[in-house]
Amino acid sequence: MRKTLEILSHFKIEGEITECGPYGNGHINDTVLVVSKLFDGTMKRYILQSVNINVFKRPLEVMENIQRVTDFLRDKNEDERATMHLIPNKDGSSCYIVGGKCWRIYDFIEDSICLDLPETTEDFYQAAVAFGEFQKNLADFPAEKLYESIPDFHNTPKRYNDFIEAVNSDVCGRAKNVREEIEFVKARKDFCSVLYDAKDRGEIPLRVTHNDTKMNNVMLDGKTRKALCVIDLDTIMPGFSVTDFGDAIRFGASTASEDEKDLSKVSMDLEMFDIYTKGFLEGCGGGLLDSEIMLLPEGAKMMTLECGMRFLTDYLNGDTYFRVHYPEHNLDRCHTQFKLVSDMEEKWDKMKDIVKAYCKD
Ligand code: ADP
Ligand code: GN1
Ligand code: MG
Repeated sequence: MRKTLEILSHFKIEGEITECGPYGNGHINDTVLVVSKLFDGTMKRYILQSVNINVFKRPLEVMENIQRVTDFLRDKNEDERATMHLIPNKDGSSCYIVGGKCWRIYDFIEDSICLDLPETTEDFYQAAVAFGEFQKNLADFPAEKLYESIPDFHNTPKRYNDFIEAVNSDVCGRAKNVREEIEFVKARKDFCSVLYDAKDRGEIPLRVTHNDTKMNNVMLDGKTRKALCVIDLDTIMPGFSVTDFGDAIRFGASTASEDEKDLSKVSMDLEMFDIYTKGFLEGCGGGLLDSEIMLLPEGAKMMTLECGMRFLTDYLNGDTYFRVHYPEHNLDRCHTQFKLVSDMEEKWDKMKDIVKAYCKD
């Protein structure tokens, strides 16, 4: 607590801090909930985060991206809670750097809920609207002003090469435990370049995208349960609309959590796929091309395969990237993703039929 108070003392926080403790289920940053008592006796909450500098090598660039994007979005929505709000450091900057860590504080978004899995189809629809609108609202944001916070973040062919390198180096001697999983990825090598090939053919443009569209990166209004605010803005970069769609499907249209051990519980729910397609396209305000809409299933399968491959790579590398809570955590996560990929392959024609129905022509 003393160390946290020292960090907090550098920010323009109101009142007197009464509580702070770990918060949320993110895999990357350290998140702390801070409670402060104001002079009139009411309580105010903040989210304090240390940006993971193993993942974000240039945290100041990440902060600059977030500051620019939130300033831009705030002008487009009158509801204060609809946009993340950074509390400035007393020196006027957006973070405080100490001991190799980069700290930042946001206002806590009150009267809201954050779900690890949607509880109803309507929750998922609302998340879809939120991420679609997010993309629409950033359509006229000057993309050239954004830093690439993680280069090649959703460059799946590059992720494939990193995976092969991890298999070949096998630094922890774990490759022998995962022969089947390695073969699963290798059999899908050609698929990895499908979206980049479509980009080269001009079918999917680069847009300003979120790139980490998990259900727990969106807040719903606590009373109405309507879309409220997109959070976790570290990976906003130019990207493909279909990967924002796809990452949300991989996480939220799954019938089980990302680290479920009982794979018989894991499948991709077609009704959820349909409802998310509807919400996302509505949120985008008709802004997606038919060629993008037709590639939404590829986006879903790509993000699921890529994520499974990243979990497997991290397992092979000794769990250095994602936060793990037990030794084989990354492997369990990898298994759910590969089960989802297989399930999508079985449901492929139905996924294509669903998106086709939303095309304009
Ligand atoms: P990570 O990159 O580790 O996923 P996030 O920025 O997503 O970190 O934060 C982790 C969790 O903390 C979120 O899933 C959400 O539950 C909560 N959270 C983050 N920011 C806020 C906020 N401003 N208000 C309320 N809750 C928040
Ligand atoms: C990480 O930060 P978080 O938990 O929202 C990761 C995503 C993965 C996700 C898998 C910066 O997201 O890319 O899809 O875990 N974020 C980063 O759950 O690597
Ligand atoms: Mg998150």
